[in-house]
Amino acid sequence: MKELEDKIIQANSLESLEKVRVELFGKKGILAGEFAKMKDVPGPEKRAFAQGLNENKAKLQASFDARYEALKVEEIERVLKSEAIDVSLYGTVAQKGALHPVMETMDKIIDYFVALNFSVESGPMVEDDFHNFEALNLPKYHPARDMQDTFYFKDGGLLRTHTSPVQIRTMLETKPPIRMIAPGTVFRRDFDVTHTPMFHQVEGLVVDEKGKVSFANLKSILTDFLQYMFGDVDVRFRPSFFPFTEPSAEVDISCIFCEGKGCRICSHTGWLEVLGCGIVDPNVFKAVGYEDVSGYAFGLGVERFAMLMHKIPDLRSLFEGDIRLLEQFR
Ligand code: 2U9
Repeated sequence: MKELEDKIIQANSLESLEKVRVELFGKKGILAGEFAKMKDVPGPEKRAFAQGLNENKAKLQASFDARYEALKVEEIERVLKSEAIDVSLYGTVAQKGALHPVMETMDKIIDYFVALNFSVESGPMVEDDFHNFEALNLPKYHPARDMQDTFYFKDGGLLRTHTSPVQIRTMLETKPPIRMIAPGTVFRRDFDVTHTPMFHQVEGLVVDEKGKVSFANLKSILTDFLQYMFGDVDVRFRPSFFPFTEPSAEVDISCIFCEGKGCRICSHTGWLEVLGCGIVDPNVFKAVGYEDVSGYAFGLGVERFAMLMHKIPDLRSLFEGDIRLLEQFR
């Protein structure tokens, strides 16, 4: 009996205790063997023999249960210890993405014009001579068509140098009135501190019956737009020239770095150039078959807007894909 009890107490794991259980209490175990001896015990002694066996069995069962409980607690403690989490340790922070500042700026520009009921149009990046140049009053031998400035394909196709072909396509497909913007990627053979061969523009076009659209309308909408983008800035319109508009103007805002006092960034003028615009040249309407209409148009470079809004000093940093720049715009 003592021997059997020792077997239970000496089991030092749940696995070895299970072996002991089978050895003692199993169908072919030691106790079963003892009970089997009943048949050889003489009749009058059977009762006392059975009683003794049952008492021993109960004692062994109690020892077994106690040992099982103790080992189970040890096991749970071991697991808890090995799986313990130190909640005071630093966590691993998931890296969150964000819109690129150029796209975020583009979205902000689009939001302004969508609120004024402009439609948002798009078109192909690979264009042809007619939509990119001819229809925009840039005739053959115009300097802007130079191989120096435009990426041409062998078949005469080209990468659009502005989003203006989208306006041409829209006018060819629909009747006036038109109130649209064309945001998109454009390409020019230009690469230096202030130019990249791929950049983004948003251009706008409004066309209505002759006399309904004026330079005054253009001035007021662009002034409001620039104050929405840059806050409380002064806006001025300077006469300029574009082949597709007449008259034309370039638009400046008071320098947001020095508040117009003059600094290195505004070349000590107090002004920053941000837009081009004008009244659509009649030759453009002729090219798309529009009659008795007038319209205004404007164009801007999104990278330049993003740089000014976020005070990013170098254009190239927008295209280097350096995570340290992008992380600042999360
Ligand atoms: C049509 C008629 C007229 C779009 C215009 C500008 C003036 C302009 C530049 C701004 C900076 C290009 O990205 S940039 O280098 N754009 O100054 N764009 S008017 O005029 C149009 C367009 C389409 C049918």
